[in-house]
Amino acid sequence: MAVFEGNFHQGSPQRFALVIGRFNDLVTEKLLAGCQDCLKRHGVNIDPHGDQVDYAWVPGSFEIPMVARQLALTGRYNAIICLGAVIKGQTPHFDYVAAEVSKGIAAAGFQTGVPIVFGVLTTDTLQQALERAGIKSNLGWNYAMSALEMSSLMGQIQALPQEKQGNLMGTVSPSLPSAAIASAQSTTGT
Ligand code: INI
Repeated sequence: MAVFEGNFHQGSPQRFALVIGRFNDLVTEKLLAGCQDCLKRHGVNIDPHGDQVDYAWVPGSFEIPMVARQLALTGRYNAIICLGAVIKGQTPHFDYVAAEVSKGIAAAGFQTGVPIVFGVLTTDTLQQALERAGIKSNLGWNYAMSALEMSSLMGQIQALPQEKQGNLMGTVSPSLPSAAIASAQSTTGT
């Protein structure tokens, strides 16, 4: 038997993708800064011209899952961090965007086997969002920690001999994430 637990230091350099919504960029740029600070202080080269972190900007949170999934399917990343801010307005628009981004990010992770961090704030007011993006604390930091931990954890599980991975899945299956990627690709024809 075994205990699997992620850690926060990279055994070998890990690769991350950050998907960031421009909508409410007053908030998302602060989340990004917190996220970058955490990655940098854990030894990750955050330079967009380096070989550890890629950045993808999308119009708003609604577009985040599509881009996160496509990036995950490249097989290039150990984890993906999605940053967005959905803030309640006068109409039900908030509910549609918040529901789709949360479901979409979860689905992209399940479909690809790549950890995809849900770093999307859903708040009633801009003030609440700002408080979580630097005024009181910066959740961008926490989202980066989740990515480091999940990258490490999934790496340990994927390094297991294949028959052990099969037991963990409840069935004997090929190794992840390549099998998950192939399966997701076959459903979309990509
Ligand atoms: N996108 C956000 O990221 N946050 C919001 O609060 C928001 N609201 O409230 O409208 C928002 N809308 C844009 C949406 O994500 C899409 O970009 C747009 O609908 C185009 O598809």
